[in-house]
Amino acid sequence: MNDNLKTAIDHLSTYGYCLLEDRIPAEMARSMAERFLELHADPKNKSYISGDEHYQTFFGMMNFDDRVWACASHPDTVAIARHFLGPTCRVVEACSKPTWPGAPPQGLHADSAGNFAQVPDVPWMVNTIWMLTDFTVENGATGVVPMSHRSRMKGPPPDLTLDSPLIKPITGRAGSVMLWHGGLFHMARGNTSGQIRVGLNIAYYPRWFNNWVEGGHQPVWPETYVRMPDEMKRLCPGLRGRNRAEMYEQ
Ligand SMILES: O=C(O)CCC(=O)C(=O)O
Repeated sequence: MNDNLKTAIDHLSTYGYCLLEDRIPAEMARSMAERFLELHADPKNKSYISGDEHYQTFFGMMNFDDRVWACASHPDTVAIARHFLGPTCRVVEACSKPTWPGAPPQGLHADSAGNFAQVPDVPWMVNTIWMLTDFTVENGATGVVPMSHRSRMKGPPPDLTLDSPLIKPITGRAGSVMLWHGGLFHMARGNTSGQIRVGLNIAYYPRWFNNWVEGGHQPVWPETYVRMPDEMKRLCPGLRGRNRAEMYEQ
């Protein structure tokens, strides 16, 4: 493993997140952002989308744009995910997350932690957001509370409010990716700019985790799976199906 990756892993262990800059070409990132916004606007895709006119999550993106696979199987993000979650961890979901001008801040939260009786001291998820447009302080760059992944809390305490100076925006150029520990308190910040911010959120989980807990997650369609390169197939075993009911344990 190269020194850059070791530094990123140390940063994620200590602070709960790390930033990898320029991991896909900026033009590719921007062209994905453009395509994703078309998909958000297409009424046919309504059932895969949650959110409102300010902020949306479009689930199941591995089925909609093959370029998502290049991000999901990127050797650097996969190496970091495997370091924390073990060699057999899976890519479970890829979502498009645009935030439009005027969007208020979304809620501060940890990921997939709500069903634990007690939050474990081993990582249960490594989440990522690929910056498909530049992420700036003004346009809603993801905010994180450094070191909060060590709190062992399922969510932020009530006095950690959305205007807290503890929330740090993570900015970067299109093509960069931020990774975080699922226990880190984080959120999409408000968009006070005139531009749309587009993120591609890709989540890695160990195989022991019951992914049913995330209500919107979509399976990988069988016809998507057969077209995937071997590394992608290795990264999403057991996730094939046409709809959630076919594959998620309840
Ligand atoms: O869109 C963002 O900046 C944050 C995404 C997020 O909160 C999440 O994926 O859990």
